[in-house]
Amino acid sequence: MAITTPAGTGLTREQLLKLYRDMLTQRAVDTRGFQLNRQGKIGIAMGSEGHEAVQAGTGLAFERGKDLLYPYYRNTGIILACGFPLTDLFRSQLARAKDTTGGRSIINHVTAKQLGIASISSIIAAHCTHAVGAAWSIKRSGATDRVVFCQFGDGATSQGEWHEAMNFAAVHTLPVLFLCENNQWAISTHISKQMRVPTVATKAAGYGMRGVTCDGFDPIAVYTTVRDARTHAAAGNGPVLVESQCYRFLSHTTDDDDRTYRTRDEVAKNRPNDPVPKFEQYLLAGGVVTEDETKSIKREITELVNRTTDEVEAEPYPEAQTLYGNTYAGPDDAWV
Ligand SMILES: Cc1ncc(C[n+]2csc(CCOP(=O)(O)OP(=O)(O)O)c2C)c(N)n1
Ligand SMILES: [Mg+2]
Repeated sequence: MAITTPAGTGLTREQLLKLYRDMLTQRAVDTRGFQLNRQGKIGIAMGSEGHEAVQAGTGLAFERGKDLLYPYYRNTGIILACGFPLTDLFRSQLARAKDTTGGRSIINHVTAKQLGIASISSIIAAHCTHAVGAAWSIKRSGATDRVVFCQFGDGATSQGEWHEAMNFAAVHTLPVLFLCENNQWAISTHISKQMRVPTVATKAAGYGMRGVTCDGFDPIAVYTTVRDARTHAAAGNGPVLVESQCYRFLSHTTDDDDRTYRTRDEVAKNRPNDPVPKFEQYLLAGGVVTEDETKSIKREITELVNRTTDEVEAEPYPEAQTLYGNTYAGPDDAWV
């Protein structure tokens, strides 16, 4: 079944339900992270409430087996949408030994080479040059229809490395998408203190690159925009900067108190744009799902998240003697 979307594009029911499930899963996982933090079980959690449409829409445009993803720390939704196992995500959150980094990285800093998902760096914008390097390698290999997805926030666009990555990618016509999740804040720094141009996408012109803005609260708008950008880049026309305008409803992390730098009024004003209930309403109004179906999908996701949390909590932490593993050449213990 295909329904007519606001962008005039037909998506199958299966695709619409994937968007819906991915958004619900992202929210459930991040909510669980906050709960585990408050229970004293994990040191820090990073919410992505408000980013669900951006990440589900981008995940749907990502072509598994061909494309590469360079995510950042707020990307629980997109990595799951691209096939990263939920169990491994909880192993990262709970720092268990079987985590993809051995339980030794900050949460959500996972890696999955087999899925084309690169390791996450905490250094803002550092991965943008890595993504461009990967795109350069794809171009040099002569491969076609392969694109690198590089995710980052609005704050990252003030970093020198971001500008170098943009410029190099444009000069060399590389198959890379610069995908900005503009949530208006970089911890306590508002976007008005980051830039004088009206949108992040405007910056693309300075590099001779295509730049587009889309409604980051609408997963279909994000999907069609990223899909079209992908087609452009995959056809050898060079990189595209896509800005998805969204909002960060929660504090930056559980270590941050957003009441110190923004009003409750501001947050409340953005709440009606919450992409999760909005998309659910859209699907109900279009007859894509019934009330009963939404209830059973939510129950299923809650049960999955509960079960996975319990299973991973029962797993062991890494052994103490592995502390220096992958840090120094030679023996794992630097003091030996
Ligand atoms: C090079 C560097 N400078 C500063 C920091 C500290 N820091 C961590 S997250 C962050 C804000 C980034 O904001 P943005 O790029 O908008 O992403 P968001 O968290 O809003 O999704 C900062 C400044 C860092 N990790 N790396
Ligand atoms: Mg931001």
